[in-house]
Amino acid sequence: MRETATILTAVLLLAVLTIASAQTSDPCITTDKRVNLAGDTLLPIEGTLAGRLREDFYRFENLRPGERLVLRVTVTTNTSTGLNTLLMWEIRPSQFTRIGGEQTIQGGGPRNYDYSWVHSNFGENTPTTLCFKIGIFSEARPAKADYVITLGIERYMDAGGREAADKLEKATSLGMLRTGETTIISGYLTNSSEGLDYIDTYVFTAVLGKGKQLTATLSTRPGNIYEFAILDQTGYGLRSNRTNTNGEAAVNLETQDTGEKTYYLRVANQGGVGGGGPYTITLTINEVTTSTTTTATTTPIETTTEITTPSLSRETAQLIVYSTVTGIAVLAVAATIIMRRRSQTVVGEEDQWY
Ligand SMILES: [Ca+2]
Repeated sequence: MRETATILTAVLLLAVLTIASAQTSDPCITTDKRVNLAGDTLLPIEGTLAGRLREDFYRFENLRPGERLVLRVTVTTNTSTGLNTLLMWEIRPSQFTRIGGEQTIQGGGPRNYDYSWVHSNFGENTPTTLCFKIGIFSEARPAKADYVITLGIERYMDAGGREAADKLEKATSLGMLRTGETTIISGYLTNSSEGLDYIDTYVFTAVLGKGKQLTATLSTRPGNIYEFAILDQTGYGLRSNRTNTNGEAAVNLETQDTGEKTYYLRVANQGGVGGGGPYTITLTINEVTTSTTTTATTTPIETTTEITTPSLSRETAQLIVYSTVTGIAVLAVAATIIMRRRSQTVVGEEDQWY
C-alpha cells in the first residue's frame, strides 16, 4: 500500500510539474513581444518569419472593458506556404481561449487577415490580455513571410463612460430619479461573434407612490431582441418586456409605497443571439391621470429619433445624457457629456412622445 501511495504521489507531482512548466513556457506568457493597449500610440508592428516552421507570439495587454481591439495583419510571402493565425483571450491568468484564427495556404500577397474582440465588464471592470500568434509551415523548402500588424481601439462605453457590469451588485448608478424629469442613457451590447457583452445593469433610486408612474423605454436597432427589465432592490423582477420588431420596448411601474426605493435596470440580448449594437433608455416619473396612463400603456413609441433630439429635450425636460462613444478612436479618451436643463412642461413633452 505504501509503495502504491508513493508511486501515486510521484505521478501527481510529475503532473503538477508538467502543468507548471507548460504554463511558464507558454509563449503567450513568455513572449517579449508585448504591447500596452492603454499606452500612448499603437504603431504598426512589422515582422518576418523565415524558415520551414516559424512562429511569433504577441501579447496585447490592458484591453479595458468596453474597448474593442481591431487587429489587421497584412502578410506577403515569397512562395506558397502554410500560414496560420490565432487570436486568443486570457480568460483567467495563464489560461487562454480562442477568439479567431485561420489556417491557410498563401502564395504571394499581400493578403489581409482581420480580427476583433470587445472586452466586457464581468463585475470587477478589469482589463484583459489578448495573445496573437502568426506562423508559417513550409515542409518542402524554407519560406519567408513579411507581415505588418496594425492595431486599433474602438470604444463602446455605456452610461457614465464605462462598460456596465453584468451583475446587479456592480450596476452603474444613475442616481435618484425625480418626478417630472427625464433621464436618457445609452449603452451597447455585443452579439455573440463580437464579444461577451450580453448584459448591462444600472441602479437608481426613486420615490413613487400613489399617482406616480415610472416609465422606462428602450430602443435599439430593428431586428435586435433585447430584454429589458426593472427589478427591485433584492433583484426580484418587477416588470420586463422584450423589444418589438421596431427594436422598442417599454415598461411601466407603479407602486403605493412612498419611500425612496432602489431599483435595477437590466438590458440583455439572450447571450448574444438577440443581436448587438447600441441602445437608448429613457426614464421618466410622471404624475399620472387616467388619460395619460392609458396613453402611455397602449400606444407604442413612434420613432426613436424623437427621444434623442437635443432641441426637444432642451426645451422641455431635464435631460441627463451620459456618454456613449461608438466611433473608431485609437485610444480615445471617453467623452462624458452631462447636460442638465430645467424642467418646464413635462406633461406636454410626454404627449408628444406617445
Ligand atoms: Ca455594455
